Amino acid sequence: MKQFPTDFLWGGAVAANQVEGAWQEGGKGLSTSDVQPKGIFGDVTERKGHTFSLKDVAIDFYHRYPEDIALFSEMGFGILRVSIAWTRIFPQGDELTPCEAGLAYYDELFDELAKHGIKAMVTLSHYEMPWHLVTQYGGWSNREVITFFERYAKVVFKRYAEKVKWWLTFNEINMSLHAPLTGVGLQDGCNESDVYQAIHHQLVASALVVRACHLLIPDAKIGNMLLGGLVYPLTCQPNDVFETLQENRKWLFFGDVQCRGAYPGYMLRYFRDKGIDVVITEEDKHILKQTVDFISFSYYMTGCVTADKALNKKIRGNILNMVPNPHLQASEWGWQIDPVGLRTLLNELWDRYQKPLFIVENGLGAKDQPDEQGQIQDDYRISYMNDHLVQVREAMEDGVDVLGYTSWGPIDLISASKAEIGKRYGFIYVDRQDDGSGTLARTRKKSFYWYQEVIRTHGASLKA
Ligand code: BGP
Repeated sequence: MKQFPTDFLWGGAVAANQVEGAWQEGGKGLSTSDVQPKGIFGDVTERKGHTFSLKDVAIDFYHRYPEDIALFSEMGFGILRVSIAWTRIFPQGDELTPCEAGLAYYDELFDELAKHGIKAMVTLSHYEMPWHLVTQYGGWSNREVITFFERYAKVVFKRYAEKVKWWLTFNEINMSLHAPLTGVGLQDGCNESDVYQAIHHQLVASALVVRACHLLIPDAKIGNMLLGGLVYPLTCQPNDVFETLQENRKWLFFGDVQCRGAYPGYMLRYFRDKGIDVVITEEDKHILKQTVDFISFSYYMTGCVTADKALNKKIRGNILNMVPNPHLQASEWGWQIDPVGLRTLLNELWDRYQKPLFIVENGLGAKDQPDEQGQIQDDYRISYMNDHLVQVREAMEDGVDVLGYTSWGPIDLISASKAEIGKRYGFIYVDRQDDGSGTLARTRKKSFYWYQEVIRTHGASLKA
């Protein structure tokens, strides 16, 4: 296959709350992730007395990162996407001074990456925020949280100005529509108006920290992060086609604000029609004009949309209100696999925004079983990733500017949706099971060597 450009950034992506563990070490405060031991769709459990959460230890990346980074380096990574746990820097969220132990931890992490020549890409907020800000301030419904977030971002920009040149604001910012506690810190009982008001505050915060990043680290790039939730019309019935346009706008709206700097007309109409009253000040409108340098997104699956209400109710599959596509196979978790959809999405985002794109999550969650020799022969993962990367190359041939690709979960980690480790994404197997047993030992899977070869050959080893 034709090579990728030599400056294409290859790597992997993880998130603090899914790998670090050490949930009470280094002065860390309690986060929204800590109180959701069953994942972002599970109930809130106040962590009093003895309660088990797989995330408390996770894969112990907090202590084992040197070993893991050495393995990433062995695969040839040029970049690693991590997140900073806000609660390691500001344990409660509303303090005036940061926690030095938390800052020192990430210093060491970034130094370790630099030692191996791996660039750091940092998500400021990946599916967690200080729990104190939820209970005492009402999460992002409260404007004051914008100030707290901006303070946190400025502290880490200043501290890591020399070490981190790639930044992302909020992970999958559009997920707040489906998981309001994780996304915007809203508890049960919130309505759509509350969610959109909180989202508005987060969009303002995102624009403010883009501005801060440009001022504090002029040679850095800062992007947004969208869940690339591409949907197709189930049929060519015009109402299905229009409904699909509207469904795609539900997530593209976030990109529109972050890349174009203003609320699109279709969203204002949606607010009017639904009686949603979002307070947007003149100053907010001015701040929102500060747009991102590039667009990053996750891509796992696509789905379909139908305008037929009865059919929709009957067959719609999962959290994203998608109807299954009869032409696609699904993963063991019901996520429909669609490599061509990635090419379509890349082209659509490029056509819409004309900003560079970065695929910061893509991968296959599967149950891996070691064979008699203890090896994981994960051909299914290899084939998933091969087929997606082939489509990335096609999109680049189409003229799309793609900066890089960080696979999701290059090492097994705790899943976000249900907090399980049995759903594995890694090129590296971690000996830990859903009941918490296991030695945490790391083993290279077959896909480890496959990805290493892809990176070494700049994609020439991919099978078209
Ligand atoms: C994205 C999140 C990640 C990650 C991934 C896979 O939504 O940004 O944090 O976990 O999805 O999802 P899951 O872990 O539920 O399989």
